[in-house]
Amino acid sequence: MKGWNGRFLRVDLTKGKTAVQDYSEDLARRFVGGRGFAVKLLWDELKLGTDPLSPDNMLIYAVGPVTGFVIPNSGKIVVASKSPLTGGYGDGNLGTQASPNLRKSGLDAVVVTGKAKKPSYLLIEDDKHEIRDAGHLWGLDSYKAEARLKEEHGRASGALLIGPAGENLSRIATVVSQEGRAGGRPGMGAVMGSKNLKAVVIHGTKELPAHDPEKLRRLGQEGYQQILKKDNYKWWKRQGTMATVEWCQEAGTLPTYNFREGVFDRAPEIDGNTMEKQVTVQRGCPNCNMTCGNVIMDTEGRESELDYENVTMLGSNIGVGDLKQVGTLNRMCDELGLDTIGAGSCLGFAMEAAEKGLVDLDIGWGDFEGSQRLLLDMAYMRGMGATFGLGTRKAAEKIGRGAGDFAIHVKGLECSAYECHLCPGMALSFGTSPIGAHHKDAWVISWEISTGRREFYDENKADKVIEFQRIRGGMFECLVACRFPWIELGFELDHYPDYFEAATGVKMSLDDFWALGDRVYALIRAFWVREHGGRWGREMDHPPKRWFDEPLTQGALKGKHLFRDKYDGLLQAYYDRRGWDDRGIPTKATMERLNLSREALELEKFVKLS
Ligand code: PTT
Ligand code: SF4
Repeated sequence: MKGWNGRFLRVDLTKGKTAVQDYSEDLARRFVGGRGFAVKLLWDELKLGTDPLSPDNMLIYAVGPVTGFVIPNSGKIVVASKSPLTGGYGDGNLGTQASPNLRKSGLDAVVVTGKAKKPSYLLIEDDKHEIRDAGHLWGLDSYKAEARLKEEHGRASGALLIGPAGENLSRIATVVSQEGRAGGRPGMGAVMGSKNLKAVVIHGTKELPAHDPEKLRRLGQEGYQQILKKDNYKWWKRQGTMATVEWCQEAGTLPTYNFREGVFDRAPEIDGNTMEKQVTVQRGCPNCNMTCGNVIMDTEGRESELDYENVTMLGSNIGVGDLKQVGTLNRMCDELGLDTIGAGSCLGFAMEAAEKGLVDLDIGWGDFEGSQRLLLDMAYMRGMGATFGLGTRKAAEKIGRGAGDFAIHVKGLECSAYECHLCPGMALSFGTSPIGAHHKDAWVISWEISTGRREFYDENKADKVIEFQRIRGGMFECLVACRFPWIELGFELDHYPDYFEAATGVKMSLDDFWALGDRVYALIRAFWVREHGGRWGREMDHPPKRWFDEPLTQGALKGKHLFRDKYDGLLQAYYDRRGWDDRGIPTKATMERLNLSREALELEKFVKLS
């Protein structure tokens, strides 16, 4: 097999053992890489009902067959596990030097099980695989720990780490790298912490095996050139994802005061234009010429790398309207290893709970100092932070007295930063995302607002959600490359089957990639259903209650809200198109069509398939 290395590293932290495993060509062809490998491994090997924070849980770092080659934006990695935040399938995707290094060490994935007796880190240097003592790193924030590891193992190495949040099992802990890259929103950092695994450090020097290296090199160079010539390139380099603040404010979809409103009166103070005046440097992922990490100095004079999600969830969503203050909260999240989206949502939820007198907590809207205190407490799981650090769903269950009505999540994962009182298509995207409410699989909101907002519940929105899920959640997450060249600059999708073929020698059309996406989606859904013992219903795919029951009170969209019955109709259209039944479970015929017959037999042990 060219393109793929064909090898996984298995790490059993309980036994202190590592082993290299060849994987089958069938796995490579049916699941390609990244998320595809992750869900198949979890489906095949994870014991049913495993506690996500127990040694039995599997933690998977997986790249894909185009990752690491010098082609556009190929420096990403998928981190996946059974999620301690949602109880279902969880993953995230981050850009990091660890990603090309993993490929160059001759591996396509690392699968970690067990729990180390003491704080440890995993060192991969080509064929050397060691579990090492991390006593000197435990307790350090992610910046300090990474700096120590780079001193010890060289600047060319890449590191995936956790901060104190992961160590203390905060359910909103993420995996971080390179002082400002983060991935694994559904608590992947807590899974690392539960295994006493502080970091994975990787340095690979091998040649990556390509089917046609010369062609791949040429295609890569042409791709970089084409990206530079795209109309939007200069604008993108100026603001990156931060331009979305201006756009969302204008469209009335900027999460504000815990998603109660869609406009924020201080939005201009935290938007991309303000950021442009403060930016000091831009950073990015490996193999990328679109570097979108805009760095500003925070209130303490420290660097903070901003993105749209970070700024709105730690800004408008909690009423903070000062970019430097937002920068400080963002920097704290990166150091502590807290997901900014989860953290911003939990802060907003806490502020509202305090306002309603449901908790005895000294925090109010826009409270910068109070937010800093609560971030620390959520990371260290102490005081009230021990409740909010469980995520909004579990925190609401603990608080009771109707707190669930304003917990903004789907399946336990906090919504990313798109206010959907008048965006049923985007609400459907959150509702059906395979990991809970994340925009990454189907960011249809821009299309929805520009084309169809007036035809609120048109079924073409279900088509669009599926189209995006196939491209983003299927192709990009399995090839493991950044989707921004395509979605932000219009870099054509046809490039990717070409890269894939030059890397592997295997021809796959775009339609084949869409079938791959459908297969991965069906298996992820099967995983959720199996973990729920077959007790599954369509209400699992509903967006937060607030969007139905509490109309907006401000801005041009005042009075607007989603309609439950119409949303449900859209959801049904989605199920019909996917070949899933009324409960949202893939039918037997669908599983068979997607080359998942064996998996269907397993699923039938838990639920009768239609
Ligand atoms: C992603 C989620 C996002 S999505 C953002 S900003 W975004 C937040 N970033 C965080 C952060 O920073 N620090 C932190 N402590 N927590 C954070 N949580 C939030 O996590 C990211 C870019 C972005 S910026 C996006 S959309 C794209 N995401 C991609 C994806 O998912 N797949 C893919 N193939 N390509 C993508 N390209 C873009 O990458 P999660 P990164 Mg992130 C600091 O992982 O769990 O999916 O959550 O990876 O390297 O930081 O790049 O407006
Ligand atoms: Fe990373 Fe941004 Fe480049 Fe994507 S566009 S690879 S997120 S720097």
